[in-house]
Amino acid sequence: MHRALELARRGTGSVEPNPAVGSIIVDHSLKLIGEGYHQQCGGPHAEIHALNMAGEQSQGKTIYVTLEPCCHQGKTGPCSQALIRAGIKKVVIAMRDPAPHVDGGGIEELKQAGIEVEVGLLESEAQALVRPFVKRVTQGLPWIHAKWAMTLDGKIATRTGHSQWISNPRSRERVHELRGRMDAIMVGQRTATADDPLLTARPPGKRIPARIVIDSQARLSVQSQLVQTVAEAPVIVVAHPSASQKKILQLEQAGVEVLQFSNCTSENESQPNLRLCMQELARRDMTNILVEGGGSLLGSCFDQRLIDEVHVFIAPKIIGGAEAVTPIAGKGLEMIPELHNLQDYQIQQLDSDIYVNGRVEHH
Ligand code: AOF
Ligand code: ZN
Repeated sequence: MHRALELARRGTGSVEPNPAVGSIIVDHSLKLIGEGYHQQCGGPHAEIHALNMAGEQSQGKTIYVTLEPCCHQGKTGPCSQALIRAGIKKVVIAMRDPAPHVDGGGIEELKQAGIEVEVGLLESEAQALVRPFVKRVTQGLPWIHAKWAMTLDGKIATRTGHSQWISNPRSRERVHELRGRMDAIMVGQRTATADDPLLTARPPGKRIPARIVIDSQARLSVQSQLVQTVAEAPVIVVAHPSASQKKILQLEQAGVEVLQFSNCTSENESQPNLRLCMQELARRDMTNILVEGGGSLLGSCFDQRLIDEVHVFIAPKIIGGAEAVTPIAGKGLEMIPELHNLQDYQIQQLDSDIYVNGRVEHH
């Protein structure tokens, strides 16, 4: 199963909205006779690659697969039936597929066919690999990453708004790697205006993320780098219904897609509803979203418990100033017991910077 997980990992970044899955087939002496992984969405599933490699030899053998074999006709045929046809004797599965079109159905079909099935080997490792997929298919929301770069005193810009650069080149390289496996990069209108960013992955990664600006009044300039490069990667402006129709039309004519969401919560009345926006992105099969700031967008995201994972770059620098911008504004918490803890975190040194990555535990 370790080998199957290792294979699965190779698909991350190209398989989404599908899950990364790996599989191996062994004979009675545990000799490897077939292996494979899901390489891209629309392509053959992991089990099919492994079966193809093993050929006739798969008869009577054991297959290890990191996710429950599917039993539905999707872009490809059901793996459960392929395993039955190949005469596989035993299927060892790391985790059940919670997607409504599978959800135990694959395991059931295999058992019905008289195949021995075992579930749960290295399950937590398998779960860790497909958390964004599981969140999308079970909650209808993408996996939302937050990224910020700050000084030792917790500032993301000076009091005048100057922010380039806080993190070092190696940290910025890491951010571009991260962007290259996202479905979208999201920023707030103030960041889009102040930094005039491109929000592309350079060098390009496995996917071309869309660029999304949360911009209640549709203020994004048609002269901005984002709008000017709309042919390279889509730009989506998320506005409130109160935004000027004229502005919206100008953006649309320049090739930008404008989405509008109202909001019924009194605190964010004039802002588009972020949860509705995220649900719409998940409906479009977006699995990973990276929110790059600024402080007020990240604040709203944290206040609404929308962030699943953080990527924080800490530079050994000090800015100072009560007015200098903080990474997570919004309302924030009142009491320490409520705080957002990091789980499964890793801390790495990137030259002079410290990189902290972890999953956010919400209460
Ligand atoms: C497997 N093995 O390697 C993967 C599975 O549209 P399709 O045919 O690509 O099917 C996608 C669904 O199949 C996906 O939502 C998930 O439930 C399952 N993924 N299943 O047996 C694989 N990648
Ligand atoms: Zn399948």
